[in-house]
Amino acid sequence: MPTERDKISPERLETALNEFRFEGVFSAYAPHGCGHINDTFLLTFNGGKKYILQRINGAVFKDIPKLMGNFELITEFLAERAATAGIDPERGVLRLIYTKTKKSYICADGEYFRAFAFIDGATSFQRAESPELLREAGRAFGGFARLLDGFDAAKLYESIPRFHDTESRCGDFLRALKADRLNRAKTAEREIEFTLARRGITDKITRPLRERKIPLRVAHNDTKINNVMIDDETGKAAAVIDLDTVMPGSLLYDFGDSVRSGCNTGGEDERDLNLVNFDFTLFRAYSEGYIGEVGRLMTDAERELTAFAPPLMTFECGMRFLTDYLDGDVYFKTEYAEHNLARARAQYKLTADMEKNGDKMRKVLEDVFRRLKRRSGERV
Ligand code: ADP
Ligand code: GN1
Ligand code: MG
Repeated sequence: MPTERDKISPERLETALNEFRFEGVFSAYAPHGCGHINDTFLLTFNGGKKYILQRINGAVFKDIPKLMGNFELITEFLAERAATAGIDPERGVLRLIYTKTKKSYICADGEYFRAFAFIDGATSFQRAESPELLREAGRAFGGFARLLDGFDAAKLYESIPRFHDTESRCGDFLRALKADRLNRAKTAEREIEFTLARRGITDKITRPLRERKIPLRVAHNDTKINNVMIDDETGKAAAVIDLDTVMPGSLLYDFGDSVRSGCNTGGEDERDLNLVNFDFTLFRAYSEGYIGEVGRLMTDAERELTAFAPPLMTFECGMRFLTDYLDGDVYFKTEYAEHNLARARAQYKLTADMEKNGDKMRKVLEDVFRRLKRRSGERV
């Protein structure tokens, strides 16, 4: 069902059309994609030109000018690197469309908009349809991390503080549970129990990061597989998108979150939990793609924690959905009242499945790292 967030007011649309450097005569706009955070629209122009116009979520991003400062730095850096890495600068990296006064966003009555070149002839998949697709997504996110290696993390504003700090996320959950604003806790008893039983694992990545046993790196931090565009003709990755959370983080977050979103045989919000299972063929394909690109950068301590990242990130995501359910659906876009609860249930089913298969996951990763070493001539 269309909501207010699927529309742009005529005045606001006119402002956007006047200010951004779009080419052609505007023809139509329509809601686009399945992101949970921003409101995304496809603009079409006579003559065939297309652009993305996005209303940035002001409840999630507290300082949008600073967020867009990050965006400018990152997209400029990526465009420069693309030129030397043989990547198509038009389509292989996300490209901002600036305004006529060279601003990367506009603000009208508290609503912020930005625009992107539309990556045409490519699809963002909500779930993995084949191992080849996942291998490509892995290559894309691994390649993205490699491109950004060397970017000075200190230049970046932390767009969402403690984004993947699972301990802090657990604190948010406990606060939401205590408040139980809408009296929903009684409908989520099993999920609450599941969360409380895992309080002991929440520092598994944050602690080594804090203790500098693993490096803090510039990470994407939102490596859901629908944040990579796959070329319709070649089946190869075209570009990584959704750069709102590019900030200091860990490669382990990125690896774990892609495995969470990509190696599930069901949807992220699947209500029939029998359909939600962890898929090893997809896992091997993603791991080969990602580690093939970025594995050489990883330290031994990072490699050792790699198998642990997927269940932790899946648990964290489930906990965030559950927290939002208890809070009254204030963060993620939802389509029905129990949507966040359904998402939490699916994520927890997947977490449990990964936990059961921990040894097998570790073996797959050992094998992938072993092959990588062999290829690069390191001692096995
Ligand atoms: P959110 O933060 O809400 O997830 P995204 O930036 O990921 O927003 O955009 C939502 C969706 O819009 C993406 O999943 C993708 O389908 C589509 N999209 C975003 N940017 C582009 C682009 N430059 N070209 C083509 N499609 C895009
Ligand atoms: C959000 O923006 P989108 O839809 O790509 C969220 C991710 C979650 C994901 C779960 C900024 O991603 O952290 O993992 O939903 N992004 C933000 O589907 O919170
Ligand atoms: Mg997105």
